[in-house]
Amino acid sequence: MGYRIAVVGATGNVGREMLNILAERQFPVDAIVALASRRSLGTECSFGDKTLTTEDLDTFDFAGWDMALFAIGSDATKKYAPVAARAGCVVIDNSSLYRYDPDVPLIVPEVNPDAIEGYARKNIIANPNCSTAQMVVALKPLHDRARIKRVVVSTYQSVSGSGKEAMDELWNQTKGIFVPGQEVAPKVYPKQIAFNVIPHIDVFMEDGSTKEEWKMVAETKKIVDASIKVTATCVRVPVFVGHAESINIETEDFLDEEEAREILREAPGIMVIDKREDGGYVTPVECVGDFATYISRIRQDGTIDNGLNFWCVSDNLRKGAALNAVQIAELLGRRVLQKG
Ligand code: 11C
Repeated sequence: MGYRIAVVGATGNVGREMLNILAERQFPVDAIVALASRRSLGTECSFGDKTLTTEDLDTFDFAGWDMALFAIGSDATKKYAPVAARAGCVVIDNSSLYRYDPDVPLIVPEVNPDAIEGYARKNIIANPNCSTAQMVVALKPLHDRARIKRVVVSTYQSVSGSGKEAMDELWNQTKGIFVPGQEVAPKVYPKQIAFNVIPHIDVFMEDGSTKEEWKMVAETKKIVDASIKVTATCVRVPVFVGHAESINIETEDFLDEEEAREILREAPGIMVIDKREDGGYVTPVECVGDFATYISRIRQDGTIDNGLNFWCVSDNLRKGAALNAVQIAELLGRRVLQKG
């Protein structure tokens, strides 16, 4: 006996990956439905070797469905997630709407699986932001060993994090640069993204940081440990899929780079590729379609007593979104619903 699963926003970047990953991981499914807004109604989506035709989210009855994986914006989530949750269907939400709600667990299964017990308060579980998810998978085992005091992170985030239109903008702008008269003006982004980098993701906050940076701070505290101080600079780069991060940590206890490498090698969800030679590290294009978060360039930070630097790369549509949501569904199934 398996689960009755709804994927909400099935035609978007993340929704499509949710369907792919449910099929790839052979999630025990008794019934699956792809839901979308009226605009995308009737669109076909792949689920393994099957084709699903999207149904209307607006009129869908969630009663009798076990879980709904939501991958739509916060505004639409606000309208539809409570409807699903009230009907007894557990919502696993990829938007930022519920992440900071104390009554909603924010879960990365490798890091804080026990938080799943809190799901029943609202029948909703939140999935973190992509840049947080890959970082906390690496921070947690190091924190358990040496207590992280402070994190300084700079991100190099791919355009798929902003959706399909942003991917088209990068593609068309890149081509347009070489064809006189076919230049493409910035639309999704405030500046040219082709052959450029933009130190601005999401809206500006009062203190001069951006919301994306704020999310990395608030979400790391909620998922790993509220005592960890995080300062972030989030940058958009002309890469289609795969976010990279340069991470510096300061720990209470000394941790040498060799031990850190061993700890990360053993940690769930992580692959360490760290050879001090040409190409002995992972770049975003190599992680596309993978489940793992890759760690490279592990080295001591000699400017402080207990400091380490490393490089962290992951498929933002997978560990950063759809894979983490499916892992939450697996965890919920294993620990709570126990049908599969
Ligand atoms: C980006 N991290 O790369 C964003 C996308 O809060 O779920 C996901 C935003 C979020 O643009």
